[in-house]
Amino acid sequence: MLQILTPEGELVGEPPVDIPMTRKLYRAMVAARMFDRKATAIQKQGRLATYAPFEGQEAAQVGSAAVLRPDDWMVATYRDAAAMWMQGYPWELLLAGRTGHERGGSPPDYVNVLPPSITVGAHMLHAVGLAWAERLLSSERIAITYFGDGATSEGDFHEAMNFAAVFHTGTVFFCQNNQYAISMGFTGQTATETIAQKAGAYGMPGVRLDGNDLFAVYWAAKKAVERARSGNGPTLIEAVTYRLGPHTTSDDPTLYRDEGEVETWRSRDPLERVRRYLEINDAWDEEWQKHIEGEESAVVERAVQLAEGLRAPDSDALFDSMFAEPTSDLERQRSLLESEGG
Ligand SMILES: Cc1ncc(C[n+]2csc(CCOP(=O)(O)OP(=O)(O)O)c2C)c(N)n1
Repeated sequence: MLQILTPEGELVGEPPVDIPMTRKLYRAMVAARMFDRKATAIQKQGRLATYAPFEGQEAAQVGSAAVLRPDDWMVATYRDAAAMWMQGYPWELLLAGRTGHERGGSPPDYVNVLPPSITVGAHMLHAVGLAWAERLLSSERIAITYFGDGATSEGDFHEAMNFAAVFHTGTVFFCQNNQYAISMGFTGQTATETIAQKAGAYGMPGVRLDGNDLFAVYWAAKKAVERARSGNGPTLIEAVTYRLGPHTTSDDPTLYRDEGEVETWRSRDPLERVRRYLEINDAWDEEWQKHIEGEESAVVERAVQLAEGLRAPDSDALFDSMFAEPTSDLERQRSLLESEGG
């Protein structure tokens, strides 16, 4: 398993980024954690419908998204808010999506990120389709797709992997193996030892790495993106990580995993190891930590305000957000609703 930075913050390989960039990425992870904790807290106050926390998975999401160009495609899930935000999806719209507001699914036009997929696995096919389309247009744009260990048990995963390899699409398959698909543990999910080894069956490279190691994630994602961009086809990355919180705010993980396991993974905290590394290199102190926490928390607070200040959508929004040209079926449903008084 590839590792560059140990949980103690010590290097066991060549760092892929310099200290200023490491500070930037560390700050992004701090921001992501603040957002995640805030979203969890306001859900408990009934201000979001439900929320899927990603605490523990910040390095996997921030490190992999950091290697993309701004116009690359990203197709991710309900747990990938940090990756989506890195690629330009505003925090407020990620929150709005958790209230059922239509605006939550419509990022600005220049953001090439699809709304988060709730259907497990289905979105990987979209990433392959997007990458294939870009290839047919001779563009260098690639598509990255995020999914969990559970999603690899879906037929869609296998179809997406096979098609991508056969047609050399510029797709990066980024699996966050966070050990659980709700209450189903990893070994109940697959009979193979790793997810990365499945890549061989389709004819693409597979990489298994420490998903709590920002540097390992960044290095491998960069390689995979370069390969995709240069027309050499897809890569499967398995980032071994852990979901420290519940599956969603309506789940009780104490029913299927023990506290000791959670504590073991807490000691591998992806933020803490980068913080230690920066500290060892005289690039971290408490004052800076307080400063970035203050600024990022203000940004998150503002996003909550913006999300909660959005006007309730009118019923037309239900029909307008799916197709550029409405289908006859949708028009029929719209007039039916109007005739019933909206
Ligand atoms: C096709 C489909 N089947 C079942 C579900 C219910 N469901 C929601 S999340 C989930 C577990 C997914 O686990 P994994 O892919 O490992 O991602 P994680 O939630 O751990 O990030 C399931 C079974 C769903 N949303 N879609």
